[in-house]
Amino acid sequence: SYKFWATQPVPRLDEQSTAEKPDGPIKEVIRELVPKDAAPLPEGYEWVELDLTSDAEVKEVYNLLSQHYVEDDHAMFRFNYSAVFLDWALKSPDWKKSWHIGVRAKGPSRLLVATIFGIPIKLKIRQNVVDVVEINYMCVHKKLRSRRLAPVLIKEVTRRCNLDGIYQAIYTGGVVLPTPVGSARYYHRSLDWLKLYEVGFSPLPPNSTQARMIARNQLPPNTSTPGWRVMQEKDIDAVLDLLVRYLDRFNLTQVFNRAEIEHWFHNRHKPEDQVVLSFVVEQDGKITDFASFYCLESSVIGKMSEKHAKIRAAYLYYYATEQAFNPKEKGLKERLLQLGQDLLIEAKKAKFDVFNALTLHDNPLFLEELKFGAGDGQLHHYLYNWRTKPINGGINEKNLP
Ligand code: YNC
Ligand code: MG
Repeated sequence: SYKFWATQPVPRLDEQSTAEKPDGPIKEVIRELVPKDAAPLPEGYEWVELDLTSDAEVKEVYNLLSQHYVEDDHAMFRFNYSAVFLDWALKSPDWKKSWHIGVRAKGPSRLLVATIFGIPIKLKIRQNVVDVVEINYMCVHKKLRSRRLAPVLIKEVTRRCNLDGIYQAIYTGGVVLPTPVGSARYYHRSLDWLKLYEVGFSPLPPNSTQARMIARNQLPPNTSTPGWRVMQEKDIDAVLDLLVRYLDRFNLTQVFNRAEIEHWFHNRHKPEDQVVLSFVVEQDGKITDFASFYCLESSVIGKMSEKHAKIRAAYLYYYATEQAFNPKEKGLKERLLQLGQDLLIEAKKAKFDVFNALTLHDNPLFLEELKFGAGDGQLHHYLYNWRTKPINGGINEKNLP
């Protein structure tokens, strides 16, 4: 029924078939009419801006999310975004404190019970480039669920963004809402099959054995792409140039600037705190390829948690290759298989248990051959206050002539 979402500038679920309208805002926002004050919260709670320059406040966000954020459908695993990860994800270039929103209990505990966060990004949606807010980490404490607090959080972040002249948003979620612009499926590649089996993540297929599954998921000990190495600070401009051209082939993509390449891909953390691992291929002094993954643990919360408390997952992040500009499409697939294999080897060396990827961008070209298997999770992509036709097959529709 979507009582809240029916009031919002998003396409209705049954709208696909209606007459074609041009791409653009669904509703014009009149700046003068944007409320100057936040909507009231239930008695006993108050709005706060979180100060993520304070390690103590980052830790409070970590504590809320580690207990109350996204779980799988069977409540076996819960994302465990680390404090360094949150610091990285929420303090990207031009971040604004007023888009880091919390709800606290009044009174001495001041307990943080809900959050919603936005960061500013530039998004290319087909022929338009739009300044939007990317919304993430909406979370309500389990004891306050189903009290219509989520719509209040969403309206408040919308109000604050509108006051800053931002009227569009992008967000993702596992739940179906009006209306995905695209949908992707999670795929998983076992790196430590036995551990994944022991925590109940990977099944033992009928007609197979543990020994066979372990052997099937073996990887060579070392990478094999000539010129493959860790990305360094001196590579930032080359990666910017390559990645921007590569992503321009797609109909829905972030448009990165130099500061963002540095922030999102260049490691500034101590090795044990690394959130993103980025690699380049240098051939004859030229950067021809780029590939990255980020680190996100999940807590094992079900009854299988006795032996292992955490799953260390690597998530395929951005990548790019000059091979995409070679007219032979087959060359692209071969190159991506090569780069993907080396990423898996790097993740294995760094002691990850599983490598996850979505069926978007060029990923479907290599997932099956690299022994990724389809998971049961979906990730839907949503745009707020922007009309555009659905982008085919998730967000991997190519922007080719
Ligand atoms: C969700 N994930 O449908 P209707 S993803 C959006 N995204 O509204 P209540 C959601 N809406 O159906 P609860 C949603 N989940 O009546 C539920 N809803 O129209 C809608 N889980 O509210 C739902 N984090 O407060 C319904 O539900 C209404 O107490 C019900 O709270 C929901 O961060 C939630 O999965 C998700 O913490 C906070 O369950 C809670 O259950 C929770 O009664 C675990 O809410 C953690 C979790 C969500 C992760 C994410 C992206 C969020 C995007 C929000 C939309 C942003 C729009 C753009 C704003 C800026 C615009 C500009 C400019
Ligand atoms: Mg609620």
